[in-house]
Amino acid sequence: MSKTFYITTPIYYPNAKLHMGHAYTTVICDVLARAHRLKGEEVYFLTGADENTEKVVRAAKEAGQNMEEYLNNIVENFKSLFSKLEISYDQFIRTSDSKNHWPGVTEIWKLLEKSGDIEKRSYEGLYCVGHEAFITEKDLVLGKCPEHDEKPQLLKEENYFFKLSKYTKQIKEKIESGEMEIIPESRKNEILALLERGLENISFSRSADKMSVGIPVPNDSSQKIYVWGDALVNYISALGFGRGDELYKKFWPGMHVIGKDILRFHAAIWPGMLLSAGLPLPKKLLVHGFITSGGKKMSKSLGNVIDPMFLIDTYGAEAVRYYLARHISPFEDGDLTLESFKDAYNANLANGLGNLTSRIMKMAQDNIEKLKEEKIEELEKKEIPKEFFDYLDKFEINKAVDLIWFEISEMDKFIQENQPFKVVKTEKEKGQKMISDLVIRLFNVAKMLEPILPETSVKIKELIKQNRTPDKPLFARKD
Ligand code: ME8
Repeated sequence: MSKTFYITTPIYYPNAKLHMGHAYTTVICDVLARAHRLKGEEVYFLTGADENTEKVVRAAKEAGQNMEEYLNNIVENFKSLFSKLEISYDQFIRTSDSKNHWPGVTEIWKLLEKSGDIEKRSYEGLYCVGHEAFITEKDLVLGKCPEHDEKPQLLKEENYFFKLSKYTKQIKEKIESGEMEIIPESRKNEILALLERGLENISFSRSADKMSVGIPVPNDSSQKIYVWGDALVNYISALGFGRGDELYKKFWPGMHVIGKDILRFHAAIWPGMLLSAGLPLPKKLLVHGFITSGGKKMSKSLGNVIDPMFLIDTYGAEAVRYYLARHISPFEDGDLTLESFKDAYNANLANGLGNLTSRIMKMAQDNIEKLKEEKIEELEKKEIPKEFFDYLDKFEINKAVDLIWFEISEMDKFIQENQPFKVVKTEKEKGQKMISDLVIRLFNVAKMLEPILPETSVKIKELIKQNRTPDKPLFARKD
């Protein structure tokens, strides 16, 4: 039986268009999913939408649409962006899906209840709809939530609480022992410090008359399951947990890729729920930083939000994948501006990879026979350098991509220093050997590109198989 690999993105809120941050998480998940497929593993890649929230109810109202129509439209937009970005997901889970998602959530709730970890108690607090959470008096500026610029509501109600505090020690142990690995180390330390201070029990339901959407609490229809008790379960409900599906047995536990904003939910609440339910914890959490633009958080008011669709339309999806995989660190905040994107595109795709492909294939077309089929098969089978996968296994995606571009610059250097196009005119065999060696190296580059730039990888291999230069540059220069 082949090894399995399960990877998930967060489920995104469908209250607005996806931006570069969402594209980033999804692209790096895709790179990892493709790399594991390349290693011959059986991969399951999940993404989706977090729909049962008041944010979405408000956004639908603002758009003048009913919920279903609104959600369907926005989910279509998500999927169309993912399809352009060549995201090879296996499933798109929607939490409004009562057939596929709800049984898992209900099942988890019952398991938590059985462990004696659900209790009903009265709660009063300031509730911010933007945060979808209670906030405290000291968070307010002039009586308003500064982040969402709105007055919180004073809510008093009976809620069900999850006794998360009970699991503080166990969660800490699982993280310290590496049973649930948190990458990078700095995020692991951040969560360990939080656990050191202790976790509080958390509100896990809302009164049904205040929450127009959501999953009813089992045996108490006056309450609905609150955001995290619902959303986090997507990672296993999608695999058929609570519906008796085999996928769960096959793929759980897996790894989650998230942004630093939702670390606490994934590294404290989610493992607490799983421990209470007696289920295995995720193997790994990869926690990446935020994408900023010009050093600032992307925000509508600053006018620095970059729409991934705009970049795709201008430069192509592969350019976007390239930038995200190479020029953003998976562990820290990274910056993206229209200028930095254009510079990287021209230097490394138009001049770098694109130009090199044209030069090598022109020399090959003019001077050598096309590679024999057996040779191509042999090259396909040849192992990709271990170093490449080593970086990917450590999630140093940018360094894995650097390795490809290092080889590209080495090949450029070789051509410049040895001028095989001249040698072939005077010493035919020697020149031909140089050129066919370059073609073989280019084939290996195409293989390593597969998880990063899947379309370009196929294009380059095709050119090599047909022994011809591209009709037009792979990446046209942009002014
Ligand atoms: O939090 N840079 O959904 P969400 C990098 N529904 N990544 C970013 C980013 C940025 N500037 N902005 C967003 C939610 N992200 C919940 C998740 S999971 C059970 C529920 C990415 O639509 C990053 O992955 O607000 C972040 O964690 C996620 O989008 C938040 O997406």
